[in-house]
Amino acid sequence: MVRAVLVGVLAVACVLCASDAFAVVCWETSVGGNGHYYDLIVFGDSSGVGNISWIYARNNAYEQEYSVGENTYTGYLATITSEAENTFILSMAIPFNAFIGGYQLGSSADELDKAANWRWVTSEVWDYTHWNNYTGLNNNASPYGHEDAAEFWPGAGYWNDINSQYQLRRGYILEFGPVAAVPEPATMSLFGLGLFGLLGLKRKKA
Ligand SMILES: [Ca+2]
Ligand SMILES: [Ca+2]
Repeated sequence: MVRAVLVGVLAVACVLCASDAFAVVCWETSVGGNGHYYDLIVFGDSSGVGNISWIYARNNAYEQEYSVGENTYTGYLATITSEAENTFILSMAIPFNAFIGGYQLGSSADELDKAANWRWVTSEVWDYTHWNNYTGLNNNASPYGHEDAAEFWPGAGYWNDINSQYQLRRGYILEFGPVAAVPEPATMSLFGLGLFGLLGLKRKKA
């Protein structure tokens, strides 16, 4: 991968004021990476003003595009599917806890089972995890209700589960790569209704 040919421009199309102080970085295949591109998108300031929710971050990521040569990639919340990828993202030296693309699908009963039904926004296999406690599980402990989304903690590269609907974090880690970034159905009740409506519409047309 020749970095000199990168002419990508991050298209930040959003209502809030995201800043893009971080440069897009490539996890080069020459060092064992996947060739994907990563960035940090920042909305909130250091006092938390302007913070966003995981759901907002997920939707905002899908609005991002990055062009390299003749390829244009659609963004998605970063999916961390190996220890090597986790280590690479840790090397980005992200300065705050930032959303990533893991979320918990299912009923509240499932969400009470802390380890159950986690997914990546890209539908990549949920296999590798790096939760923050030594039992290997997330803790689902929040004053905001169930913790049904994932964030990355930069200190040691651990993950934490966090509520998806409140504006709790300054920004998110964005990934671009040749992975189909398709919003999953029925992820959270808030969006499940709209999606079921869409499915109904499709059925009528067929
Ligand atoms: Ca990934
Ligand atoms: Ca937690």
